[in-house]
Amino acid sequence: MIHSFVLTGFLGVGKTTMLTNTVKEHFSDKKIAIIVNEFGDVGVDSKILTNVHSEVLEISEGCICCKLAVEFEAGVTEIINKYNPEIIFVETSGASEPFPIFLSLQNLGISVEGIICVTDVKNFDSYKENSTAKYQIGGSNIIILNKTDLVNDEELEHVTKEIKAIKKQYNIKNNLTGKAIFNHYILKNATQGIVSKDVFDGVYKIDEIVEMGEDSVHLDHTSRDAITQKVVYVKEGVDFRDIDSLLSTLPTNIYRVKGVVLLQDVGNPLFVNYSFGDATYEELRDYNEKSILIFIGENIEEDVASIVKNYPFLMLPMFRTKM
Ligand SMILES: Nc1nc2c(ncn2[C@@H]2O[C@H](COP(=O)(O)OP(=O)(O)O)[C@@H](O)[C@H]2O)c(=O)[nH]1
Ligand SMILES: [Mg+2]
Repeated sequence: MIHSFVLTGFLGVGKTTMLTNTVKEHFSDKKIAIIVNEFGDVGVDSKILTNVHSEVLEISEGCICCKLAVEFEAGVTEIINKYNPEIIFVETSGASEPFPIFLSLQNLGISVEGIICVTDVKNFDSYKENSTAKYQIGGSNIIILNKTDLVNDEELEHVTKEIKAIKKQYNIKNNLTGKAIFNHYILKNATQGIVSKDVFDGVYKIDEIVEMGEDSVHLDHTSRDAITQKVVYVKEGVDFRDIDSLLSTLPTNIYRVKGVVLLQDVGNPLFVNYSFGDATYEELRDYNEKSILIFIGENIEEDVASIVKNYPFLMLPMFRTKM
């Protein structure tokens, strides 16, 4: 039996960080496959994740929970045939709901040990009204309160209360019986997504899902929440300072920026990871593509257009990028 975990959680909360840190830490003796579905045309996350000694399949166009069930299931089957993993981790897009993916995995006869929702306790206020974010909490049975290093005890307690309330209100139920699907859930604090191994021990077995599949209502959240991405190219001759100052002036509706840039004053291509006002950078060794930044947020078209105008080293692609 192949085991699996689904990682859900809003944009930039720390899902990839958790995978990199905990998978390396706790599953070094297991054959792991990681499946990533994220906004972004380049496989920047998979470049990071391959360092974890695992096979990574990336599904990058669109949202697996909305329309890609067939592609997702085919991809999982392919990775099983090729790699024969013992455990599969699926990192879902920050804009998707976990439950359809759970059903797909079950369809394939894979045991789902947990749906882990990573939350960002520092930036929770900025995204808590987003309905997808609420369904992500409601649809999980393991909730990780991440980025605890960025808040004090009082703030942490306050956010924890809010998350518990959302969990209660949005807790996913069987449409037929009206009963909660998860009889219990656990909450764990984390920094850099690091949690103890017992979180993954599979003791939190999800209770039987009774003929849920066809009945589960899938809301059209992506159009409702209007989360979109815009790809922007970065010209040559740019310094680290240029990128850093660009990222320090973004409007708050741009939640996330990811990309890889080649800079004049940095030896290797630099992986850029911005979420809710904070940016981190990491040098990459094996990137041979264009310098690219992907802006992700709500109703960002006009903002990105004016950013490109203000920063002459940015350039819009000549074609429309797919969602
Ligand atoms: N300070 C702090 N930053 C974090 C923590 N976890 C993740 N980050 C940063 O948050 C950003 C988004 O993380 P990422 O794992 O890419 O988020 P994802 O979109 O959910 O996969 C990155 O810049 C991370 O370095 C944490 O616990 N504390
Ligand atoms: Mg990620």
